Amino acid sequence: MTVRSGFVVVANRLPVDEEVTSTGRQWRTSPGGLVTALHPVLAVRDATWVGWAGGVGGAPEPFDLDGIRLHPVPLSADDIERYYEGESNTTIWPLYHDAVEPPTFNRRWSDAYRAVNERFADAAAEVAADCATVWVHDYQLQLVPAMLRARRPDLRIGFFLHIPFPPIELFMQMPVRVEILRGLLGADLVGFQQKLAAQNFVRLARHLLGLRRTGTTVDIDGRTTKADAFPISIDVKEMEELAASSEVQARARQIRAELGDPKTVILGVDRLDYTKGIELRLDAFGELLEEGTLSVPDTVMVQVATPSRERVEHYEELRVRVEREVGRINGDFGHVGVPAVHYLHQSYNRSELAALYCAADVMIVTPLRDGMNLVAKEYVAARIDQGGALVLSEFTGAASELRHAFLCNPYDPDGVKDALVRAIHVDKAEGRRRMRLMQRYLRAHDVNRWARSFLAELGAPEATG
Ligand code: GDG
Repeated sequence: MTVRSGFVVVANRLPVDEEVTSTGRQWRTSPGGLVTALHPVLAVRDATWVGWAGGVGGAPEPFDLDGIRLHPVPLSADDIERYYEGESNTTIWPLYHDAVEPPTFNRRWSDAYRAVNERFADAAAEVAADCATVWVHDYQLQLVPAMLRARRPDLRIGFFLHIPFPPIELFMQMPVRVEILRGLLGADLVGFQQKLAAQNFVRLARHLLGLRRTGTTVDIDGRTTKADAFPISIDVKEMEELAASSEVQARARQIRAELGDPKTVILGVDRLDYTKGIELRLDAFGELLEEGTLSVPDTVMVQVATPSRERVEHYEELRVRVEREVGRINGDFGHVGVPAVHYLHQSYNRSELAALYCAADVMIVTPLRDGMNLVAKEYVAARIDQGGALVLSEFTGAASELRHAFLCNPYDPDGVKDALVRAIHVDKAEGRRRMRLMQRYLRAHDVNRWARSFLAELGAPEATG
């Protein structure tokens, strides 16, 4: 018999990975991401998480892990190709990120997207108790709110979009635009990373469907949908504690030694994604070496590019371009045993990431567009010594909050170079002042506050326990 919950999270992925050990297969909570963000609110509620467990074909039976009930939804190989790699990551992802790569529109992908969204809505309808609160996440599941409302009008439904929501002119390219907008309007509350995105959304509701709005609340079918900004954050305390641990501090010193104890270590950490502006930052670094403003071995760069969406064409092409540029810079400016760019196309554990943050004099975050960018926040939180400097693109959600970073326009190569040089040479006291102000802000705006404020606005009952 299905166990029903008063609080249900619906997201494309369940927060688990299947591990194959010598004794068989077992599930392990996957670190970071949404699960860290939601853990505090899930742990004190009787919660179920609905999502894909990661395999192909049949899904495992629902199971419990670390106090959360997990309800797997199956995806076939065709679903993965059309719903996930196709509609989600080749149509919606680029379109919502300013079309920095041209989106591809394909009717078969839209059909698969609809079918998979129905499946998620069915699963959520099955596990939600009477009048439960359901929180749906992200661009892969934009049709779920309306589908769920049609099945279960008793539910409180919230939706949070982790990526940007585009301006009307761009959204209008979407062939299934009415369906997506109606899908989102099925929620009682639609949350975005930034105010501008919430405004784009309510303007679109008026433009496309002629719906009346008051402020950022839209009237639809005799009820209302409210849109608002809820900038996501990180578990600041957890990152501070990790960074303060003697293992991480020792590893940070070791990393610097392994890099040849340079004067300046510049660090980038991103999923290998064309929205993250990895190429433009390599170009900026390359030009500064070319001009002689920076030189190896005094200054070296470390770029972690975590493998991502490797079967999607744009991503394969990006990898080739990035690796060619790294090779060119190293060929032109590296020395024997001292490359200019240490390029790591690998995934690391949280401690290693924290050690890299602590080891870096300058963190460079240059997306062409990014909903928030948690890496920037993690770097600031990790600098318990108040050292380091952050170069941050204006086109990230984080830039609206981390005002004391060295902000830059990623489309302006000279602006990026200038911000990087200013960050490298910042006076120690001024650097500490900036870091302190950003840390103060982050401590008051951590992920717990993000989740609680969304749920409070949605009118979810207070947690018990
Ligand atoms: C989307 C939106 C929004 C990275 N490499 C490794 C690793 N990471 C972790 C980072 C960070 C997370 O992944 C990446 O988060 P970002 O926010 O930087 O970027 P997206 O993946 O694009 O996330 C974004 C976010 O959703 C949340 O709403 O901020 O705008 O695009 O936590 O530390 N973690 C581990 N190993 C790695 O190698 N363990």
